[in-house]
Amino acid sequence: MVYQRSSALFAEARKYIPGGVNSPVRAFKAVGGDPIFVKSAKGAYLYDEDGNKLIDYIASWGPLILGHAYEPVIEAVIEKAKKGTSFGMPTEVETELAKLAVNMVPNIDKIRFVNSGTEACMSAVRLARGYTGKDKIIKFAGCYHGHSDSFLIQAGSGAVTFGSPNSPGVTQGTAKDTLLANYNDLESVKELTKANKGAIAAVIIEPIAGNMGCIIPSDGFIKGLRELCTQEGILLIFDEVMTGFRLGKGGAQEALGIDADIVTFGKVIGGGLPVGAFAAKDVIMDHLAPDGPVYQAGTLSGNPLAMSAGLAMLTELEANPKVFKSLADKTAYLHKGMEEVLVKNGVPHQINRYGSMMSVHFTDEPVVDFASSAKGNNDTFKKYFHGMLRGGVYLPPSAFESYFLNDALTYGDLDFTIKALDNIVDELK
Ligand code: KE4
Repeated sequence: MVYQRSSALFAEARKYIPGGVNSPVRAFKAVGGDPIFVKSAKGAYLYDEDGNKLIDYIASWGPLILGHAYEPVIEAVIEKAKKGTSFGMPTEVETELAKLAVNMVPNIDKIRFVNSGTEACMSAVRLARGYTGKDKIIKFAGCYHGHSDSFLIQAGSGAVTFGSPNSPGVTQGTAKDTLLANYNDLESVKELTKANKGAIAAVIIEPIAGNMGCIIPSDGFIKGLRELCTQEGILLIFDEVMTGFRLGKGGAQEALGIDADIVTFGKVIGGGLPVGAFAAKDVIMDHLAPDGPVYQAGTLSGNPLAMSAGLAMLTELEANPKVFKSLADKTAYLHKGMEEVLVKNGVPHQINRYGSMMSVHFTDEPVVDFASSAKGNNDTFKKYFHGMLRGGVYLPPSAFESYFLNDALTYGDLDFTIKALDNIVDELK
């Protein structure tokens, strides 16, 4: 694989964009080397600026669950664009997407659209604070809810990669209202609720975590969290930016059979265009401006292009729910094939998988939280990442990320991926 044009484009980008990227994880800091610049994509394949074809396992970090440039989404956006791109006025398509989302997701009456997962989670926390009249929130080490100040406390994803769990610029005043618990450790939450009686507005959690790699909740953890929040009068926020419309029509609430008080969305709900959202029952959502006192706004929130992409995407998923099982089966197949190669070659590893999310960790200890995820051997991970890239497979460029499979992947692509691992496994020993 040759990457001359990507490297040249990266050098040029660095002159005008901080770090040459508009989101840090893209810069390959965790794995070294220059990032790959993509020219186009279709289905399960990326075509980079040097003419290389790559099998894609990030799907733009989740949104492109049906593959790149999915015809119905593209058509919807083109048709809508011909009628104008944004008006700053209400449009029918916003209601169409809202109605569909509310019908697909359990336990929500209304949904507000924003432009990113960060905005969705930030707004959900403000709503929880406004609704309860309390200031503090609990988040979990390694979970990532976007880059709003309240969340950049032992955050996951890129924030971990940069070893700056508490980003400069986040004031002590803000940080004091964010309490930190450990994933899969209900006791750590109970201790915080005891020490901050009556002061906690919400617990926010990734119900299946994807920003420490993929971390699955242990039996009873989320249920215990639900019971504790109910007992303490604390709102439970499911950050479903990754899991929403990926695990199934009803996301993690449906998969786990547990009701959250507020749910946030992103990624798939926008079909590849910038959409975030947060949703809850009327009793909570009616606290939002303009009907209620909790302020939240956005110039491009609900813009017709993004709404039409999201509507086309969710319409497809609603009409073909078999895709979720197809994706889960493909992910299980990939897991099994990669596992066999790593076991046969004696490479210490853990593979975590839930639905169409999975991650590979080079450690012999089960990966169940941020601390155990951080024990993965990053040198081995770098060799793995670059070896697979040389073999034509594009994986997340960080061990603190999840794979996001798309349903355009064929079993031939999965076999190709497993073979690519077999070709480089000696480097991992
Ligand atoms: P955005 O603001 O990036 O749309 O969403 C923030 C967010 C919130 N909640 C969860 C569970 C998320 O995973 C994310 C964003 N995910 C990362 C991938 N780990 C986005 C990739 C990036 O930062 O470039």
